[in-house]
Amino acid sequence: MVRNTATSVVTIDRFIIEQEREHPGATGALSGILTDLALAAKMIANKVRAAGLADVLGSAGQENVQGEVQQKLDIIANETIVKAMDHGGRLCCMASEEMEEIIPIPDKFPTGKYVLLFDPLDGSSNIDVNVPVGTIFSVLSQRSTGTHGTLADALQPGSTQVAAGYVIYGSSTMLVYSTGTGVHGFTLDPLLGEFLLSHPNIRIPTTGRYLSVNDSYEEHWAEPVRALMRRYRGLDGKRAAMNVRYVGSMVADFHRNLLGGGLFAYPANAKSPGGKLRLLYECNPLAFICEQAGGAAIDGVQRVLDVQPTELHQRTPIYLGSKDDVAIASEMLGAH
Ligand code: AHM
Ligand code: MG
Repeated sequence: MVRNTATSVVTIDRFIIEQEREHPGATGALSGILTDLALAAKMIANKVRAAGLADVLGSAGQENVQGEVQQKLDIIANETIVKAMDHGGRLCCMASEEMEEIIPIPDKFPTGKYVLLFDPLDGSSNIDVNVPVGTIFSVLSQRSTGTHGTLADALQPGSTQVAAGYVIYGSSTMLVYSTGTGVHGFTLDPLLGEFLLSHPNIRIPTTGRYLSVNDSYEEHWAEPVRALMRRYRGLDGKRAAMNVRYVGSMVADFHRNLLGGGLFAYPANAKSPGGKLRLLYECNPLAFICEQAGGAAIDGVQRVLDVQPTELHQRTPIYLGSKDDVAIASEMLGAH
């Protein structure tokens, strides 16, 4: 008797199609966006993997052996996503952390009813020292009625996101996303060149082991923030001490805490009173993923996903992670 020893391999394409089948009214446009993003992620992963070779292959401003002009990786990542996404007929506009204004869909291409917001290479200042970096994305439905989207289409609260996700270029490349029905993670098989389902239905532990915060800003924090951090470190005797882990790459810090439990914080400080991280490209998508996994996210005053954005590049403080740990922040900071 021949025994079937093959395991069931679920590629990201298959998973996306199977999820689409659960929504009989779906047009396939959202699935197409996710598939195109997965391709862009693979292209960026290739570039990130070779980052250390940049000097070997040609210095900035010169052509490398492939005849390409060397560019900063975050610019390359930005262009890769724009070019992968602008022609599919599914988007009415895009916006990127790397670009000042809304990115229109060129007139030669059809448009669609979705908006894509993204941070092409978050944590890119870490590239030179081989620390994980990431891509973060958020998908919204168009609100305006014209063929091309407007600024108002991008300025929607995070609670209206129809999909969000991130890619982490770490010891392996992973894509993690949610369309509002749980959070699912895929690991890039470098030999197959395919993202394979490796982490179905991710749930963040309700209380966490890790605290991720840059405490070199401590002297610039308000006293309630300092007291909160003392609580997390177990210094006021009211909570077991958390372990401090800070990569300085939000995707990497968030990803570790999502799987292991914990809290990522980037509080407002006297030097950056509005916080540092971007609401639309970083905080909303990761807050959406976190809530979908059973966690929470606040800005110190309210739920991140309830904030009505007023500017494309708006910044916000954030406390993001395990539900019980975010609840402590809500209580000690007086958030509602
Ligand atoms: P970037 O978008 O310019 O890369 O900045 C965002 C990054 C996050 O990945 C990270 O959490 C944060 O900046 C680190 O900032 P700091 O060095 O102030 O702790
Ligand atoms: Mg960023």
